[in-house]
Amino acid sequence: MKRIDLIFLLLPMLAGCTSEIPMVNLGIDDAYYIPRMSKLPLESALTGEKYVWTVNGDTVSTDRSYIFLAREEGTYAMSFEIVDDSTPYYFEFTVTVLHEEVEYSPYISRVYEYCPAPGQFVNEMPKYEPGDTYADILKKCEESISGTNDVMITLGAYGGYVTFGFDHTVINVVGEKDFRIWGNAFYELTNPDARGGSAEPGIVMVSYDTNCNGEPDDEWYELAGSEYYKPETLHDYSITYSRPEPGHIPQEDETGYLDDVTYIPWRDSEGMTGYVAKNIFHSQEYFPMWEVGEKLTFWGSRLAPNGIDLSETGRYYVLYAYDYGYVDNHPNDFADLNSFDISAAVDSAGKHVSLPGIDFVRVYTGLNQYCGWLGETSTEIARACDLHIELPGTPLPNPLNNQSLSK
Ligand SMILES: [Ca+2]
Ligand SMILES: [Ca+2]
Ligand SMILES: [Ca+2]
Repeated sequence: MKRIDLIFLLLPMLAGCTSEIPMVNLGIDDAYYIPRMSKLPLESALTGEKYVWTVNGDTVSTDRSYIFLAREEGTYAMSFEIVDDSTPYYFEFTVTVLHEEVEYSPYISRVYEYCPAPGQFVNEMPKYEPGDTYADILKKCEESISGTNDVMITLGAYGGYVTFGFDHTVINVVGEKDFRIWGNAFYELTNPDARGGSAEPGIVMVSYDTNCNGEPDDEWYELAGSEYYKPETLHDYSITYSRPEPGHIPQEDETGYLDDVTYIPWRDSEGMTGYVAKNIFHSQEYFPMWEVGEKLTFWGSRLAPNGIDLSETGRYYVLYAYDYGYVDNHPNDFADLNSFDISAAVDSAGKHVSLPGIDFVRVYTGLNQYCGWLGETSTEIARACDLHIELPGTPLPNPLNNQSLSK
Protein backbone atom coordinates (compact mmCIF):
# COMPACT_ATOMS: atom_id res chain seq x y z
CA MET A 1 0.00 0.00 0.00
CA LYS A 2 1.22 3.46 -0.86
CA ARG A 3 2.46 5.51 2.04
CA ILE A 4 0.91 8.94 2.08
CA ASP A 5 1.51 11.75 4.50
CA LEU A 6 -1.36 11.97 6.85
CA ILE A 7 -2.48 14.92 8.87
CA PHE A 8 -3.17 13.92 12.42
CA LEU A 9 -5.00 15.85 14.99
CA LEU A 10 -2.58 15.19 17.76
CA LEU A 11 -3.77 16.13 21.20
CA PRO A 12 -0.69 16.11 23.45
CA MET A 13 2.89 15.79 22.29
CA LEU A 14 4.11 14.67 25.69
CA ALA A 15 2.78 13.37 28.96
CA GLY A 16 -0.85 12.93 28.24
CA CYS A 17 -3.48 15.54 28.07
CA THR A 18 -3.18 19.25 27.48
CA SER A 19 -5.63 21.74 26.12
CA GLU A 20 -3.36 22.49 23.15
CA ILE A 21 -4.58 20.86 19.94
CA PRO A 22 -1.78 21.40 17.41
CA MET A 23 -2.10 20.10 13.88
CA VAL A 24 0.89 17.88 13.26
CA ASN A 25 1.88 16.40 9.94
CA LEU A 26 2.98 12.91 10.90
CA GLY A 27 4.60 12.38 7.52
CA ILE A 28 7.32 14.72 8.72
CA ASP A 29 7.23 14.28 12.45
CA ASP A 30 6.42 10.67 13.06
CA ALA A 31 7.90 9.83 16.44
CA TYR A 32 6.42 10.41 19.90
CA TYR A 33 8.03 10.31 23.31
CA ILE A 34 5.85 9.84 26.36
CA PRO A 35 6.34 8.63 29.94
CA ARG A 36 5.10 5.14 30.82
CA MET A 37 1.58 4.84 32.26
CA SER A 38 0.45 8.05 30.57
CA LYS A 39 -2.04 8.42 27.78
CA LEU A 40 -1.28 9.58 24.23
CA PRO A 41 -4.58 10.41 22.52
CA LEU A 42 -4.42 10.17 18.74
CA GLU A 43 -7.14 11.09 16.30
CA SER A 44 -7.20 11.14 12.53
CA ALA A 45 -8.20 14.47 11.02
CA LEU A 46 -9.26 12.56 7.93
CA THR A 47 -12.26 10.31 7.66
CA GLY A 48 -12.96 7.11 5.80
CA GLU A 49 -15.12 4.02 5.88
CA LYS A 50 -13.03 2.05 8.36
CA TYR A 51 -9.94 2.55 10.51
CA VAL A 52 -7.29 0.18 11.84
CA TRP A 53 -4.69 1.02 14.48
CA THR A 54 -1.93 -1.45 15.24
CA VAL A 55 0.77 -1.63 17.92
CA ASN A 56 3.70 -3.95 17.18
CA GLY A 57 1.58 -5.64 14.52
CA ASP A 58 -1.49 -6.28 16.68
CA THR A 59 -4.74 -4.52 15.86
CA VAL A 60 -5.70 -2.45 18.90
CA SER A 61 -8.58 -0.33 17.67
CA THR A 62 -10.90 0.17 14.72
CA ASP A 63 -12.13 3.60 15.81
CA ARG A 64 -11.15 6.93 14.31
CA SER A 65 -9.33 7.80 17.51
CA TYR A 66 -7.08 5.77 19.74
CA ILE A 67 -5.48 6.36 23.15
CA PHE A 68 -2.03 4.80 23.37
CA LEU A 69 -1.08 3.66 26.89
CA ALA A 70 1.81 1.42 27.92
CA ARG A 71 3.24 0.08 31.16
CA GLU A 72 6.61 -1.00 29.71
CA GLU A 73 9.32 1.35 28.51
CA GLY A 74 10.59 0.90 24.95
CA THR A 75 9.80 1.80 21.36
CA TYR A 76 6.47 0.69 19.90
CA ALA A 77 5.92 0.32 16.13
CA MET A 78 2.56 1.84 15.27
CA SER A 79 0.44 1.93 12.16
CA PHE A 80 -2.76 3.67 11.25
CA GLU A 81 -4.83 2.81 8.21
CA ILE A 82 -7.92 4.31 6.67
CA VAL A 83 -9.71 1.61 4.74
CA ASP A 84 -11.62 3.45 2.04
CA ASP A 85 -12.14 2.66 -1.66
CA SER A 86 -11.63 6.20 -2.88
CA THR A 87 -9.09 7.64 -0.40
CA PRO A 88 -7.16 4.88 1.37
CA TYR A 89 -4.28 5.86 3.67
CA TYR A 90 -1.61 3.95 5.48
CA PHE A 91 0.88 5.44 7.87
CA GLU A 92 3.58 4.11 10.16
CA PHE A 93 5.09 5.87 13.16
CA THR A 94 6.68 5.09 16.51
CA VAL A 95 5.93 5.81 20.15
CA THR A 96 8.87 5.66 22.54
CA VAL A 97 7.85 5.12 26.15
CA LEU A 98 10.32 6.50 28.67
CA HIS A 99 10.70 6.33 32.43
CA GLU A 100 8.95 9.29 34.10
CA GLU A 101 11.18 12.26 35.00
CA VAL A 102 9.83 12.48 38.56
CA GLU A 103 9.24 9.04 40.06
CA TYR A 104 5.58 8.13 40.31
CA SER A 105 3.97 7.57 43.68
CA PRO A 106 2.07 4.29 43.98
CA TYR A 107 -0.35 5.98 46.39
CA ILE A 108 -3.29 8.37 46.10
CA SER A 109 -2.22 11.82 44.94
CA ARG A 110 -5.57 13.51 44.42
CA VAL A 111 -9.07 13.44 45.92
CA TYR A 112 -11.65 14.74 43.44
CA GLU A 113 -14.90 14.29 45.36
CA TYR A 114 -15.92 13.61 48.96
CA CYS A 115 -19.65 13.23 49.48
CA PRO A 116 -20.38 11.18 52.59
CA ALA A 117 -23.92 10.19 53.52
CA PRO A 118 -24.93 11.14 57.09
CA GLY A 119 -23.14 9.12 59.75
CA GLN A 120 -21.70 9.08 63.27
CA PHE A 121 -18.14 9.84 62.08
CA VAL A 122 -19.17 12.50 59.54
CA ASN A 123 -17.82 15.98 60.40
CA GLU A 124 -15.15 14.19 62.48
CA MET A 125 -13.27 12.07 59.88
CA PRO A 126 -12.18 14.44 58.46
CA LYS A 127 -12.87 17.15 61.04
CA TYR A 128 -15.27 19.93 60.01
CA GLU A 129 -14.36 23.29 61.50
CA PRO A 130 -16.72 26.30 61.50
CA GLY A 131 -16.47 28.12 58.18
CA ASP A 132 -15.08 25.14 56.25
CA THR A 133 -16.26 25.05 52.66
CA TYR A 134 -16.54 21.96 50.48
CA ALA A 135 -13.11 22.83 49.04
CA ASP A 136 -11.65 22.86 52.57
CA ILE A 137 -13.14 19.45 53.37
CA LEU A 138 -11.89 18.05 50.07
CA LYS A 139 -8.39 19.25 50.91
CA LYS A 140 -8.59 17.61 54.34
CA CYS A 141 -9.66 14.37 52.71
CA GLU A 142 -6.77 14.54 50.28
CA GLU A 143 -4.33 15.15 53.12
CA SER A 144 -5.83 12.23 55.05
CA ILE A 145 -5.60 9.46 52.46
CA SER A 146 -2.82 10.64 50.11
CA GLY A 147 0.58 8.98 50.16
CA THR A 148 1.17 7.03 53.36
CA ASN A 149 -0.56 9.53 55.63
CA ASP A 150 -3.04 6.78 56.53
CA VAL A 151 -5.61 8.96 58.25
CA MET A 152 -9.00 7.25 58.08
CA ILE A 153 -11.95 8.98 56.42
CA THR A 154 -15.57 7.86 56.70
CA LEU A 155 -18.09 7.59 53.86
CA GLY A 156 -21.12 7.56 56.19
CA ALA A 157 -24.25 5.49 55.59
CA TYR A 158 -25.33 3.87 52.30
CA GLY A 159 -24.19 5.65 49.15
CA GLY A 160 -21.66 8.10 50.62
CA TYR A 161 -18.57 8.18 48.40
CA VAL A 162 -15.06 9.41 47.73
CA THR A 163 -13.37 9.74 44.33
CA PHE A 164 -9.58 9.66 44.11
CA GLY A 165 -6.73 9.20 41.65
CA PHE A 166 -2.99 8.76 41.28
CA ASP A 167 -0.22 10.74 39.55
CA HIS A 168 -0.39 8.38 36.56
CA THR A 169 -2.84 5.99 34.92
CA VAL A 170 -3.22 2.65 36.72
CA ILE A 171 -2.61 -0.04 34.10
CA ASN A 172 -4.96 -3.01 33.89
CA VAL A 173 -2.40 -5.82 33.83
CA VAL A 174 -4.02 -8.93 32.40
CA GLY A 175 -4.48 -11.70 34.95
CA GLU A 176 -3.36 -9.56 37.89
CA LYS A 177 -5.01 -7.40 40.49
CA ASP A 178 -4.14 -3.78 39.91
CA PHE A 179 -4.72 -1.70 43.04
CA ARG A 180 -5.33 -2.15 46.73
CA ILE A 181 -7.39 -0.18 49.29
CA TRP A 182 -7.02 -0.10 53.07
CA GLY A 183 -9.98 0.24 55.46
CA ASN A 184 -10.52 -0.62 59.13
CA ALA A 185 -12.32 -3.97 59.00
CA PHE A 186 -11.56 -6.59 61.65
CA TYR A 187 -12.64 -10.11 62.58
CA GLU A 188 -13.79 -10.64 66.17
CA LEU A 189 -11.13 -12.56 68.06
CA THR A 190 -13.43 -15.20 69.52
CA ASN A 191 -14.31 -16.73 66.16
CA PRO A 192 -11.99 -15.40 63.41
CA ASP A 193 -12.70 -18.30 61.05
CA ALA A 194 -16.28 -17.06 60.70
CA ARG A 195 -14.83 -13.87 59.14
CA GLY A 196 -17.26 -11.76 61.11
CA GLY A 197 -16.62 -8.67 63.18
CA SER A 198 -16.64 -5.25 61.59
CA ALA A 199 -17.04 -5.69 57.83
CA GLU A 200 -18.54 -2.58 56.23
CA PRO A 201 -18.25 -3.35 52.52
CA GLY A 202 -17.74 -0.48 50.12
CA ILE A 203 -18.41 -0.92 46.41
CA VAL A 204 -15.63 0.11 44.00
CA MET A 205 -16.15 1.93 40.71
CA VAL A 206 -13.50 2.85 38.16
CA SER A 207 -13.26 5.29 35.27
CA TYR A 208 -10.80 5.90 32.43
CA ASP A 209 -10.19 9.54 31.49
CA THR A 210 -11.20 8.98 27.88
CA ASN A 211 -11.77 12.67 27.12
CA CYS A 212 -8.32 13.38 28.59
CA ASN A 213 -9.35 16.48 30.55
CA GLY A 214 -8.02 15.22 33.88
CA GLU A 215 -11.48 15.31 35.45
CA PRO A 216 -13.70 12.39 36.53
CA ASP A 217 -16.46 13.21 34.02
CA ASP A 218 -16.15 10.02 31.96
CA GLU A 219 -18.12 6.78 32.10
CA TRP A 220 -18.05 4.87 35.41
CA TYR A 221 -17.97 1.09 35.80
CA GLU A 222 -18.62 -0.97 38.90
CA LEU A 223 -16.10 -3.67 39.80
CA ALA A 224 -18.28 -6.75 40.19
CA GLY A 225 -17.53 -8.26 43.60
CA SER A 226 -18.69 -11.61 44.96
CA GLU A 227 -22.25 -10.34 45.50
CA TYR A 228 -22.78 -8.54 42.19
CA TYR A 229 -24.85 -11.18 40.39
CA LYS A 230 -26.71 -12.49 43.45
CA PRO A 231 -30.48 -11.94 43.48
CA GLU A 232 -30.38 -10.23 46.90
CA THR A 233 -28.13 -7.46 45.47
CA LEU A 234 -30.15 -4.54 44.18
CA HIS A 235 -29.00 -2.48 41.20
CA ASP A 236 -30.29 1.01 40.34
CA TYR A 237 -31.01 1.52 44.03
CA SER A 238 -31.29 5.07 45.38
CA ILE A 239 -31.82 6.73 48.72
CA THR A 240 -32.51 10.26 49.91
CA TYR A 241 -31.58 11.54 53.37
CA SER A 242 -33.18 14.68 54.78
CA ARG A 243 -31.61 17.17 57.11
CA PRO A 244 -33.33 17.12 60.55
CA GLU A 245 -36.22 19.60 60.66
CA PRO A 246 -35.60 22.79 62.64
CA GLY A 247 -37.08 22.23 66.09
CA HIS A 248 -36.84 18.45 65.76
CA ILE A 249 -37.26 16.85 69.20
CA PRO A 250 -34.84 13.97 69.85
CA GLN A 251 -36.36 10.62 70.84
CA GLU A 252 -34.24 8.37 73.02
CA ASP A 253 -34.56 4.59 72.93
CA GLU A 254 -34.82 2.27 75.91
CA THR A 255 -31.31 0.80 75.57
CA GLY A 256 -29.81 4.10 76.61
CA TYR A 257 -27.32 3.98 73.74
CA LEU A 258 -29.33 6.02 71.28
CA ASP A 259 -30.02 9.70 71.90
CA ASP A 260 -32.31 10.14 68.92
CA VAL A 261 -33.87 7.28 66.96
CA THR A 262 -35.65 9.64 64.51
CA TYR A 263 -32.63 11.85 63.84
CA ILE A 264 -32.03 11.81 60.06
CA PRO A 265 -34.91 10.40 57.98
CA TRP A 266 -34.33 8.50 54.72
CA ARG A 267 -36.52 7.14 51.96
CA ASP A 268 -35.31 4.68 49.31
CA SER A 269 -36.27 3.53 45.82
CA GLU A 270 -37.81 0.36 47.32
CA GLY A 271 -40.41 2.50 49.08
CA MET A 272 -38.79 1.90 52.47
CA THR A 273 -38.22 4.61 55.06
CA GLY A 274 -36.11 4.80 58.19
CA TYR A 275 -33.67 6.90 60.18
CA VAL A 276 -30.00 7.31 60.82
CA ALA A 277 -30.10 7.46 64.62
CA LYS A 278 -27.81 9.49 66.83
CA ASN A 279 -25.91 7.55 69.49
CA ILE A 280 -24.46 8.61 72.82
CA PHE A 281 -20.86 8.09 71.65
CA HIS A 282 -20.94 10.72 68.90
CA SER A 283 -22.70 13.95 69.71
CA GLN A 284 -21.68 16.12 66.71
CA GLU A 285 -24.02 16.68 63.78
CA TYR A 286 -24.19 13.68 61.42
CA PHE A 287 -25.42 15.55 58.32
CA PRO A 288 -22.36 16.91 56.42
CA MET A 289 -22.07 20.48 57.72
CA TRP A 290 -20.59 21.94 54.53
CA GLU A 291 -23.63 20.81 52.55
CA VAL A 292 -26.14 23.61 51.93
CA GLY A 293 -29.09 21.56 50.61
CA GLU A 294 -31.86 20.01 52.68
CA LYS A 295 -31.56 16.58 51.08
CA LEU A 296 -28.78 14.25 49.94
CA THR A 297 -29.48 11.60 47.31
CA PHE A 298 -27.19 8.67 46.46
CA TRP A 299 -27.55 5.76 44.07
CA GLY A 300 -25.81 2.60 42.97
CA SER A 301 -25.91 -1.09 43.78
CA ARG A 302 -26.98 -2.13 47.26
CA LEU A 303 -25.70 -5.24 49.00
CA ALA A 304 -27.84 -7.32 51.35
CA PRO A 305 -27.42 -6.71 55.10
CA ASN A 306 -24.41 -8.56 56.58
CA GLY A 307 -24.96 -7.89 60.28
CA ILE A 308 -26.39 -10.44 62.73
CA ASP A 309 -27.42 -9.58 66.28
CA LEU A 310 -25.98 -12.51 68.25
CA SER A 311 -27.49 -11.16 71.49
CA GLU A 312 -30.95 -10.89 69.89
CA THR A 313 -31.44 -7.81 72.06
CA GLY A 314 -29.67 -5.29 69.84
CA ARG A 315 -26.50 -5.33 71.94
CA TYR A 316 -24.04 -7.55 70.06
CA TYR A 317 -23.90 -7.33 66.29
CA VAL A 318 -21.39 -9.22 64.16
CA LEU A 319 -20.92 -7.97 60.60
CA TYR A 320 -19.77 -10.81 58.34
CA ALA A 321 -17.38 -10.22 55.44
CA TYR A 322 -18.49 -10.89 51.87
CA ASP A 323 -16.18 -13.19 49.90
CA TYR A 324 -14.24 -10.67 47.80
CA GLY A 325 -14.34 -7.50 45.78
CA TYR A 326 -15.21 -4.89 48.44
CA VAL A 327 -13.36 -2.25 50.48
CA ASP A 328 -13.33 -2.31 54.32
CA ASN A 329 -14.61 -5.88 54.19
CA HIS A 330 -11.61 -8.00 55.29
CA PRO A 331 -8.78 -6.91 57.65
CA ASN A 332 -5.92 -5.03 55.99
CA ASP A 333 -3.38 -7.82 56.41
CA PHE A 334 -5.28 -9.90 53.85
CA ALA A 335 -3.66 -8.19 50.88
CA ASP A 336 -5.37 -10.17 48.16
CA LEU A 337 -8.86 -9.72 49.62
CA ASN A 338 -8.33 -5.95 49.64
CA SER A 339 -6.96 -5.81 46.09
CA PHE A 340 -8.94 -5.20 42.92
CA ASP A 341 -8.72 -6.26 39.28
CA ILE A 342 -9.80 -3.64 36.74
CA SER A 343 -10.95 -6.56 34.57
CA ALA A 344 -13.88 -7.02 36.99
CA ALA A 345 -15.42 -3.82 35.55
CA VAL A 346 -18.99 -4.11 34.31
CA ASP A 347 -21.27 -1.62 32.61
CA SER A 348 -24.70 -0.57 33.87
CA ALA A 349 -26.20 -3.70 32.29
CA GLY A 350 -23.75 -5.97 34.13
CA LYS A 351 -21.71 -6.77 31.01
CA HIS A 352 -17.93 -6.96 31.36
CA VAL A 353 -15.97 -4.13 29.78
CA SER A 354 -12.32 -4.16 28.78
CA LEU A 355 -10.41 -1.16 30.15
CA PRO A 356 -6.69 -0.66 29.38
CA GLY A 357 -6.30 1.30 32.62
CA ILE A 358 -8.09 3.69 34.95
CA ASP A 359 -7.55 7.23 36.17
CA PHE A 360 -10.28 7.50 38.80
CA VAL A 361 -11.52 5.25 41.59
CA ARG A 362 -14.76 5.82 43.48
CA VAL A 363 -15.74 3.91 46.62
CA TYR A 364 -19.19 4.11 48.21
CA THR A 365 -20.79 2.48 51.23
CA GLY A 366 -22.63 -0.56 49.84
CA LEU A 367 -25.12 -1.36 52.61
CA ASN A 368 -28.12 0.40 54.07
CA GLN A 369 -27.96 -1.14 57.51
CA TYR A 370 -28.34 -0.02 61.12
CA CYS A 371 -26.90 -2.16 63.92
CA GLY A 372 -28.07 -0.92 67.32
CA TRP A 373 -25.47 1.03 69.24
CA LEU A 374 -22.85 0.24 66.54
CA GLY A 375 -24.89 2.57 64.40
CA GLU A 376 -25.11 2.75 60.64
CA THR A 377 -22.78 0.61 58.56
CA SER A 378 -20.23 2.91 56.91
CA THR A 379 -17.17 2.19 54.80
CA GLU A 380 -13.90 3.77 55.91
CA ILE A 381 -10.72 4.28 53.86
CA ALA A 382 -7.14 5.14 54.84
CA ARG A 383 -4.97 4.44 51.79
CA ALA A 384 -4.85 3.10 48.25
CA CYS A 385 -1.95 1.85 46.18
CA ASP A 386 -1.20 0.97 42.56
CA LEU A 387 0.21 -2.57 42.68
CA HIS A 388 2.27 -2.09 39.50
CA ILE A 389 4.64 0.63 40.77
CA GLU A 390 7.75 -0.61 42.53
CA LEU A 391 9.32 1.37 45.36
CA PRO A 392 13.13 1.45 45.49
CA GLY A 393 14.33 -1.01 48.12
CA THR A 394 10.88 -2.39 48.94
CA PRO A 395 9.27 -4.81 46.51
CA LEU A 396 5.78 -3.77 47.63
CA PRO A 397 4.51 -0.94 49.84
CA ASN A 398 4.16 -1.59 53.54
CA PRO A 399 0.60 -1.97 54.72
CA LEU A 400 -0.85 -0.26 57.77
CA ASN A 401 0.06 -1.42 61.26
CA ASN A 402 3.15 -3.27 59.98
CA GLN A 403 1.01 -6.27 59.23
CA SER A 404 2.31 -8.90 56.86
CA LEU A 405 1.49 -8.56 53.18
CA SER A 406 1.93 -12.22 52.51
CA LYS A 407 -1.28 -13.52 54.08
CA1 LIG B 1 -5.87 -6.54 35.98
CA1 LIG C 1 -12.39 13.19 31.96
CA1 LIG D 1 -15.27 0.35 58.80
